[in-house]
Parts: sequence; C-alpha cells; structure tokens
Amino acid sequence: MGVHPIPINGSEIRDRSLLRLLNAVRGRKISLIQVHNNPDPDSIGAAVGMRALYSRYLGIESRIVFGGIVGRAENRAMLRLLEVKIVPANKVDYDEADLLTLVDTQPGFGHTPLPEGRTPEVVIDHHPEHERPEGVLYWDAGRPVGATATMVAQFFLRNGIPISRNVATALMYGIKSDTHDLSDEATEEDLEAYQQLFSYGDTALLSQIENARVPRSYFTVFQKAIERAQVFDFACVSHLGRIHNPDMVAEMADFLLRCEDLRWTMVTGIYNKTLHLSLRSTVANAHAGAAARKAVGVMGRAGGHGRMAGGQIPLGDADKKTRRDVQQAVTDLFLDAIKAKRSLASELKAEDLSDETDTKIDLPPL
Ligand SMILES: [Mn+2]
Repeated sequence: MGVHPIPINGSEIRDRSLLRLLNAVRGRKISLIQVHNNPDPDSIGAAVGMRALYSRYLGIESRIVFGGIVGRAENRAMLRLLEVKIVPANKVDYDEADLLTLVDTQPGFGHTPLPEGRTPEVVIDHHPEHERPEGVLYWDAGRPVGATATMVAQFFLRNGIPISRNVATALMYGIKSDTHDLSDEATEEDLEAYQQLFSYGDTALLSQIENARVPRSYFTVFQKAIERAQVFDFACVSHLGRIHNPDMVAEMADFLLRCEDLRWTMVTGIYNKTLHLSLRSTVANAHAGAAARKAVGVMGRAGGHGRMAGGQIPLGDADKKTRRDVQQAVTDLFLDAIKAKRSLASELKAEDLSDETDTKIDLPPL
C-alpha cells in the first residue's frame, strides 16, 4: 500500500458519502488527522480508521495529531497494543499539510484549538453540529450516533472494504467506550457497526486493552477520591486537587457513581493550571452538559451530552485560597443546577460495615 492506491472511482466503493469524501481530497499528499485534546478511544479509533482509508485510496501515510496527554492506562494500552503512533500538535507543521482531517471534534471547539486561520479539509464528528466554516471540503457533523468510530466504521462496512485486525479492534474499542459498553447511549447504527466489526477485530486484544495494568499512583488517586468525597442528598462531589493525568476526573466520576445512593457525581482535579471537572449521572435525560455549564458559570467552559459532561476552568497562578474558593463555587453551582439539598451532607464512606445488612442480596427462591 502507499505507492499504488486503489482507484477511487472503480467498482469497489458503492457508498456515495465515501466517494464524495475521497474525490474531494484526491491528490493531497501531506495528511494530518487531528483528534481532540487528551484523546479518548473514540477519537483514536476514528483516526486510525481514516488513516487506513487514506492509505488505501490516496496512497499516503497520515500522521495522527493530538494535544494534551494520553493519560488513562487503557488509552495508552490501546496505542501500544494496536501499534498506533500519535504526534504532539506542537511537533507538526500545519502549513505544510494539504489535508487536515478532524475526527470526534469540530473547528471552534474550545478543547481542540487549531492554528489561527487553518480550516480543516475534512470534519467527521458525532457531537452536536457547531458552525461549519467556509472551505471545509467534506463535513459530517452532528449525526445522532454514539461514536465517531461508528461513522468511520460505516465507510468500511458499507463498501465491503477489508479491515485489518488492528483497525477493526480500534474502531470496536472506540464504539464500546463512547457508548458505555453499548448500553443505552448506543444507537442501532452503533450496535450494527460493532457487530459487523466483530469478525475482523480481536476480542482478546480488546480485553487486554480494557484491563490495562495501572501504576501504583493510580490507587493513590482512588484513595483521595474516596476520602474527599462528600455526599449531598443524591449527589457526590470530590475534589482531587493536583493530578498527573486529567483523565482521572472522568474515571473517578464514573467510579463514584457506582454507589447505590447516588444519581450524580462531580469530580474535579487540577492539571496544568486548569481545574478539570467531570460530571456523571444515572438519570436517563440528565442533560449533564447543561449542568456542567451551570457549574463552571462564567469561570470557564463546559460541554457534554446525556449522562456525561466535562469542563475546564483556567486557574492561572491562583494561590491555594483562590483555588479552594473556585472549588467551592463549582460545588455550589453544581448542587444548585441539579437541585440537590446541601443540608443533607455526609461522607461517602459508611461509618461501619454493619451497613452491609442494608444491601443484603435477595436471592430468588430455589
Ligand atoms: Mn466521541
């Protein structure tokens, strides 16, 4: 592959949108595929898929570009085990590239700034449609599917294009992780794509990624998350303070939400002079994005969908007291947004283990 690309307008591609995409960018030589900052499995999976398509039909090798860090152990394992190389955004020359593709993000999204005036040629994203800038050659944004990896997988599946083991596994993990294990966040299209990828992917590899080994510091963060967790009514808030990996706030918000008494969690952490926060809810129509925007107020920005959301507040060189004030303000705004009663406050940890009798399992009669 690479030297002799497969003809675009031959008999192989039947799907109109892929034809349109490839014809719009044919002849391009230097390709960057940009994922959002602190990329998640969906953005990485989608990028890996697009890279394979460009390789096959344009005969070019793309570089996958990211900002922030890849912190989560699963995401690092995904890169390692599927042999995906990604390049930091500050190491690439955007002017030199004649093909810039954005996956799982859009121009104007705060978390993924592009160089001033650089418009991408291709945008593929499942997040609600923002504003389409002039000059984009192929735009598919806001389709109601659970993962961008689903949109990319459809390019392969609808045209019977062969998918390598690693590409299929990357797409599967992207779909699985963005839809909460194919639960209620998944649409018919996500399920169908996942099912069809199954025969190409490697589930043993996928399981290795999902059960990635973690460093000892991981448990320190868990301990902090539990120790600092405060329960207000049906909501739990935990401020982790300084963290080495911004992904931990989302992971801890998910973890704390497993507590049977909770319907909402919010976890914050400070990374790179920024307060990162993550919201999770068990409520079906939670509008977590709206709650997150209320929680950051005018201090920062936030977004999300359904039962998950995130946000950032720049802290600059704020001193300890100011940082604490910000955390308190975020807590208050969050509790107001979800109408949780502050008067009903307690620690997350049960006082003693006799509480276990409250959760005794009712076994079905034999
Ligand atoms: Mn996504």
